[in-house]
This record gives sequence, C-alpha cells and structure tokens, in this order.
Amino acid sequence: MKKYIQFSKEVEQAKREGKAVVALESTIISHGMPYPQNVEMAKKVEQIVRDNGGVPATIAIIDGEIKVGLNEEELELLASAEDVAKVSRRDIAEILATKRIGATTVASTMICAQLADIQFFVTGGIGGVHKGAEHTMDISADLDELSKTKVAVICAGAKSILDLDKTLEYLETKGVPVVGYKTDELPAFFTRESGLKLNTRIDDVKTIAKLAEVQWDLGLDSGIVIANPVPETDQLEPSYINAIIDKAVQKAEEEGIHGKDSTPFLLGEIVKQTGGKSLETNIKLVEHNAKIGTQIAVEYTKLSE
Ligand code: PSU
Ligand code: MN
Repeated sequence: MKKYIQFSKEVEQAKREGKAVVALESTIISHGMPYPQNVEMAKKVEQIVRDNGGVPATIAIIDGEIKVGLNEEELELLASAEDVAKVSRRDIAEILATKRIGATTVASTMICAQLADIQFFVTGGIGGVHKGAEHTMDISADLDELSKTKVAVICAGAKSILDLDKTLEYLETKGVPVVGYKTDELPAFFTRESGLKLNTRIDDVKTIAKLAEVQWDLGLDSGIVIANPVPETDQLEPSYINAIIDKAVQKAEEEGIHGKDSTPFLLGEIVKQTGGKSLETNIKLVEHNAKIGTQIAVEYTKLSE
C-alpha cells in the first residue's frame, strides 16, 4: 500500500519529527471554488497551518500516486486543469490505475490521511444527505467514511444545500461524534446557526484533542466531526443565502443534475448568484478552520509526549 503514497519533503520531515500534520482536501480546490481564488485560498490555508505550528498536507492523486503534501506547481495544476477527476472512495483505484489527475473529497482525503497516518483534516464543509434523498438516495460517501475511518474533520458544518436534519440523524446512526466548538448548534457553513442542536459542545481545543485520543484508544475506529462556526463578521444573512440556495437546488432539479455533479453544480450556482459574496465567506471560514484545526492537532501531539 505504501507504494502508492508519495510524501512531500516537508510532510516527511514533519512526520519524522512528530510534528502536527494537518491534511487538506483538493476537491474544494478543483471543484469547490473558481480559479484563481481557489489556488490563493489553498496557499493561504497552508500558511495558516504553518503559522499555528502545524505542517500542511494537501492531498491529491497525480501520476498514479497519492500525493501527501503538494508543491506550488501541483496546487496550480489542481486549481486550473480542466480534466481533474472528482475522486471519492469508489474512484481512488481507478484514478491511480489510469494515472489521471484526481482531486480528493472529504471521504477520499480521510482514506488517504489514514493511510498516511495523519489524524486531523481541515476543510470547509462535509457532504451529507441531500434534500429529496428519500427519492434520489443521494447521500454523500463522506458520511459513511466518517463512520469507519479514524480521522477528525474540522469543518464549518455543512451547507444548507443539504438536508441538515437528516445529515445529523445519519451521523448519529453511524455513531460519529459531532462536536460543536464553542457552539450548541450545528453550524450551516455560511451561517453560524442551523436551528439544529448538537449533542456535544466543547469550548477548548485541548479537550477536543483528548476526546479524539479517548475515542481511538477505545478502538472506536470512526471519524469525528468538529464543527467550527464561521466567524460572526463573515457570516451571511440566513434569509438571503437560504433563498439563493433554494433557487440553486431547484435549478439543479430542473436541469436533471445528479450524482457526483450535484454538489459542484450547487456550489457554482451559489457563487454566481451571490456575485462572489459566498466565495468570500467560504474562504474566510476555511481559514478559520485551519487555525482551530491546527491548534487541535498540535494539542493532540502533546498528549503522547
Ligand atoms: N461542500 C462544500 N465545498 C466542497 C464540497 C462540499 O461546501 O468543496 C466537496 C467536498 O470535497 C465534499 C464533496 O467531500 O464536495 C461532497 O461531494 P458529494 O456530495 O458528491 O459526496
Ligand atoms: Mn452524491
């Protein structure tokens, strides 16, 4: 299995020294944001991880290898190439075998992080149960992955392009801890609140790191969702953004968009309809997640000292 993994020098050295390595996904770059804001975001987020005492490991598939830690050229490629595949669990083997360029989703980034022995992963939002899933059965593979892969995902909750109520129910059924960082509610990505109460709230990063240690010490080999709300000054007005989201969902239905194209289509529509305002919020919340996620990862490394 190690023959498929290629670490960057920076990540390899960090692992040797026992430093906190933080995984980052690449679908958010290739399919979640337009160019060039996507590559700017990717570089800035890596820098934030470094500034907080961690080492970033952006993950993607290139030339038949899982790259753990990308250089600038590779980030640029992921951000601008036309033929980047969106790689979830089912696609990993195919994209490796055919040597295509692949951007990893939350699910596949978790898998690669676990293979690379990285426990913490920062992103924007996770996939979930789509609206209308009772008819379409469109449920992101991210949720199943969270139930069986030992990686903690720091995110701003999930977008209300999804059925957030069912998403939480699904995670509860699968036994995935969902921790609100300084919040009682599941954040809804662009907004700090969703109206959905969480079971767990923890206000300090040290205790979250401890929770992760206990979870995995017990052999409860699942992921953990750490939900960090968008900063107050960056959040969007709920009625404004939710109206735009509803329109985007309706348009996707009218145009018959489904399967793996669904989420990227909705994300693109929202950026268009908000005239880029949603993109600004998206970038800010990922940056905030990078800061908090790295703090948690650093605390986790201290537990074993
Ligand atoms: N939500 C976002 N931005 C994203 C994604 C989700 O706000 O970029 C991406 C992530 O990579 C996530 C994937 O894992 O979409 C989920 O896609 P799907 O719903 O097809 O599983
Ligand atoms: Mn889907």
